[in-house]
Amino acid sequence: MTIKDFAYDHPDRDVAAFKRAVANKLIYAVGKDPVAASQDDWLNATSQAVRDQLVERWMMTTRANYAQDLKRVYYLSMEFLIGRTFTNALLAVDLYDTVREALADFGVDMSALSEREPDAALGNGGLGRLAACFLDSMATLGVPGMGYGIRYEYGMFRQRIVDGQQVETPDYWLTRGNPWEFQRPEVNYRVRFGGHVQKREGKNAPYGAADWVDTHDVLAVAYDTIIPGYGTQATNTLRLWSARATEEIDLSAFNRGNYMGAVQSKNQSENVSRVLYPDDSTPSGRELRLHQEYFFCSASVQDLLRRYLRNHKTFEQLSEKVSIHLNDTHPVLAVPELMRLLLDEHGLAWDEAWAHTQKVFSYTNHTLMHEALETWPVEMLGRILPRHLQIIYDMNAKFLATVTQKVGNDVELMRRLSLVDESGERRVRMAYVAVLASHSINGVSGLHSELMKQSIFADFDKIFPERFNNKTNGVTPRRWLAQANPPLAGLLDQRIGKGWRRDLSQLEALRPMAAQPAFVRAFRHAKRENKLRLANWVEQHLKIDLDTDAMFDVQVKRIHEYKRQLLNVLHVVARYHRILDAQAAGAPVDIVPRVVVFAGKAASAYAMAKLVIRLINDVASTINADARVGKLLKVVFLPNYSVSLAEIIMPAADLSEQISTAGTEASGTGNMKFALNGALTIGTLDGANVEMRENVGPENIFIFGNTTPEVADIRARGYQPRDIYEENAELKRVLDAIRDGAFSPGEPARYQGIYDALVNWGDHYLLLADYASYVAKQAEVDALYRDSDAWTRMAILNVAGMGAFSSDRTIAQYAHEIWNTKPVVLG
Ligand code: 26V
Repeated sequence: MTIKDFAYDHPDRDVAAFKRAVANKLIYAVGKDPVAASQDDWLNATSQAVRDQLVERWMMTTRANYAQDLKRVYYLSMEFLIGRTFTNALLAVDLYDTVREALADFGVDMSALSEREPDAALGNGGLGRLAACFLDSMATLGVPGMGYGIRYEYGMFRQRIVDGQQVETPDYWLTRGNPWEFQRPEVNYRVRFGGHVQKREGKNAPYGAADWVDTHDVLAVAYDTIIPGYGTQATNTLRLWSARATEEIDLSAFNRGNYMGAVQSKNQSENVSRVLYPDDSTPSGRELRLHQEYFFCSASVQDLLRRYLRNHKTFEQLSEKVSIHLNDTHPVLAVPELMRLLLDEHGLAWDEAWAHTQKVFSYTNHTLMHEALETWPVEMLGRILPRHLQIIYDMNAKFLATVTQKVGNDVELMRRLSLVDESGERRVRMAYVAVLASHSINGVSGLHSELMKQSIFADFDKIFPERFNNKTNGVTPRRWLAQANPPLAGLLDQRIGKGWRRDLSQLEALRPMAAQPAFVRAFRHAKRENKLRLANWVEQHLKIDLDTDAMFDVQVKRIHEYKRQLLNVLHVVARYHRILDAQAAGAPVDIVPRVVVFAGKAASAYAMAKLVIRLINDVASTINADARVGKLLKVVFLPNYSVSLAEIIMPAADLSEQISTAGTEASGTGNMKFALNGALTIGTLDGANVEMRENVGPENIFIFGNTTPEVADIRARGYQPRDIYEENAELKRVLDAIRDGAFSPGEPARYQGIYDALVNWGDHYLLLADYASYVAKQAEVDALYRDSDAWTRMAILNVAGMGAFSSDRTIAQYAHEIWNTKPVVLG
């Protein structure tokens, strides 16, 4: 039978057909009488009807990929921070207006429905959101690819602010089911843990095959989500693994009457995919994290090998047909897993297996922060994955032997290059395993890629210089402009056409329009609508009234010392003091009104980050309640920052704060989203800010602070923050106020620790060293904001310069320069 002989109800695209489709889903799939259906039932039924529109293209793309025997990219990531899918899917199939009309005929408001969809928050921050933007771009460019990850039952924790403090609650996002996924119970793999290894005798010893026995096993079950491309029939798949026990219950325990014990081991097995790790470096639960990493790597590698072997009898062509990309080191266990399968299951010799492995893998590094660089204790690896530890040892021995052959026996160099850190408790350096096994290693901005070669991988860069390269991050214009910002998207469509969605470089055409008063007015009008939308959100959720004429000055991202939310707070308090001083002197207050917006989550074990959240909230309540301040300054902390909240915040910002210490932020992607939505950036020469300056022109961005070499120099010379504190009267007053309880009168010593960190304990991230420069730059920002036309012209030039920061550009570079993949051709 061919597909043509197969009769089914092809889903039509007109309003009447869609109404029928939704009605059918509501009645037959959701099982609800329309007169009793809730909003959630309507959302569920509509989502299923929209999903139907994706299925044909999905099957067509899959068939074409097989028929053309194309090379596939497998993007392995512990995190995919997708957010909502409903509106995204509607825009992808170009049915937004049709579906809105269809629902309106039922008396259902589509925008109210879409806001009921829970975010798929299967990620922490930048790394996970980048993976989601990449899936969108791979599908849009027709790159045959597949994302592999974990189907966490609990995503990123929900943040509530109670008495100014962060309180975490679990994010059970599957309560009402997930209409976007297809469960594939028949696609399942056994993943083994523990046990021990018996070497097989043979001609390849000591690098030969082995048997791994007496393991305890968990099943990985596949769940597939369709990833639609935009403006193309091409789609891809995100395959997430869920853990199932190999046996439902322990019958012997059950028969002994031990009912609890009988289900205990089932629960333990299924815990593997229960919860996303919130980026913190606490040792508790580290073993579970190792289980998670191996669990999804093993299932993914087994799955992709099975797919390859459907069309191929030998492994000869593996690297021509398969590319495995490691999103940071979290999936590095895929390396020894592929080696294990080739050696132990398929009988390849070490050298052949290793040659394939090195050609297949590539790796992206996303951070230079020491505490985020993964290492696993040898003891733990040996206990949970004994065969993999052996393989890593063998890789290490072979590698160090070849280095010795080349450069002689340099013990110090060997110690530094070894995959095993022998100082203190022996630990495996996962980033080194990734570098050794990959033909390409990239950083995520020009600056970061250079620093990566100079710092953590300096020795490897000397040995394998050809492996290191840069791929500057990007963001998908579909979600971050078309979907998030209808007013601006509509204006662009009118003036430069709709092509920017698939070719963001077309934004260049805006450049001359910055000089057209009518366009400037229209652009400002769009910004105003977006500010109103955010102000409504704040009014509804926080009961704070915002003045949309005030500058919306926004910093949203994970709360971390290196990102320096605290530097922003110091400036806020300084402005507060200036307002109070002028009032006290009876002088008119000559200051640009600002609404300073913060949002972001702190890792649950990160005490200093939580204290910063509390300080922001205390400063906000003090200032917002001070009648002397009025409309001149408002501070708001928006709880539970998420992808869907970011879609409201980014378009509403006038000023984007990207103020990390130079040399610490690998790239940043929020910086790009803000500028794309017409915010001006105040920032350091860090991460991708450097390239944003090149693209928008140095006259259109507010750059301040010490550069990366200057930061190194200050530290080398013996940084003395106390001297700066003593010499800068405004800064001293700010810090003293925080220390003395001006914002925590009920507990005056609450922020002593923050003061000490900056003044007495070395100010590791150089806030005080950058303070004067930051405040001076903020004065320039104020001056420009007073000239509303000049401000808007600059904002337009920022949008015009953002073409390079589409994730389509990034993915095209990965495809050409790393993966060597060709797009699928659809008939
Ligand atoms: C580390 C850990 C440690 C164990 C628990 C879970 C966990 C999760 C994440 C991480 C590392 C996060 C690294 C990261 O998110 N880097 C960010 O990557 C963005 C995309 O490349 C980039 O724009 C940001 O600058 C960079 O901080």
